[in-house]
Amino acid sequence: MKEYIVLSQEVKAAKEQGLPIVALESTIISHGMPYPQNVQTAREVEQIVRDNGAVPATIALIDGKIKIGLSDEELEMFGDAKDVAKVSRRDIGYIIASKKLGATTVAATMICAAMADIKFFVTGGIGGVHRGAETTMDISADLEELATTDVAVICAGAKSILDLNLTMEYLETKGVPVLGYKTDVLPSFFNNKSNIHLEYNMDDTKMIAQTMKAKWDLHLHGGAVIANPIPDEWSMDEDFINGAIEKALLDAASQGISGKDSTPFLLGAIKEATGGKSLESNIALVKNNAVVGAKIAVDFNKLG
Ligand code: PSU
Ligand code: MN
Repeated sequence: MKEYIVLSQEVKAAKEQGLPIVALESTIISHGMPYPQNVQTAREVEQIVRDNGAVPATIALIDGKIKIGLSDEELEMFGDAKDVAKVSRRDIGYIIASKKLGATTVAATMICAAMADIKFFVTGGIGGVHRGAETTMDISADLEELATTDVAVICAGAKSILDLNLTMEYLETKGVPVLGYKTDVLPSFFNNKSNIHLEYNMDDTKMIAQTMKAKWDLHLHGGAVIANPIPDEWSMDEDFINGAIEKALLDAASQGISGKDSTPFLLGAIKEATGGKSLESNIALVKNNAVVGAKIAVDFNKLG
């Protein structure tokens, strides 16, 4: 396995010194945001992780290798590249073999992070059960990965392009803990609320770290969703964002969008429908997740 994995200098040094490391995904760079905001945001998020005491490892598939941590040049090249494949679990083998550029989704980032023994991963939002999944069966592979792979994902919940209730049911069935960070309800990405109650509201990153340690010490495999609400000042008006989401869903249906194209199409359509406002909120929430994720990784590291 080792021959496929390349650590950046920074990540390699962090491993040698036993420093806490936080994984970051690359689909958010290639399919989630336009250039150059994507590269700028990725750099800023990496710096926030460092400022909070951990080492960032942005993960992508480049030239037949799994890159754990990207150099500045790699990040720039990747963010500006056109034909980047969106890579989930099923795609990893082919993209490595064909040496194509691959952007890792939440599922694939978890897999690669676990290969490098990285336990915490910061992103924007996870995939989930799509609205209408009872007929389309469109359920993100992210959920199965959360069920099996030992990486905790710090995110701002899930967008209401998904059926949030069904997503929570799926996570419950699969035994995936959903831990609220300073929230009693599941945040819905652009908005810091939803009507879904969470069992666990933790206001201390140490308790989150201890919860994950106990779970993994007991060989209860799988990840967790650590739901960190978007800060109040960036939380978007519910009616406004829901209107944009409804419009995006109608556009997707009328254009026959399905499969892996669905989520990137919807993200793009929402950005259009909000006149770019959703992008600003998206950037703000990822940065906020980076602060919390780095703190959890630091606390976990101290548990030994
Ligand atoms: N949700 C977001 N932003 C994103 C994604 C999801 O709010 O960028 C990306 C993530 O990479 C996630 C993927 O893992 O979309 C899910 O795609 P799908 O629904 O096709 O599994
Ligand atoms: Mn899907």
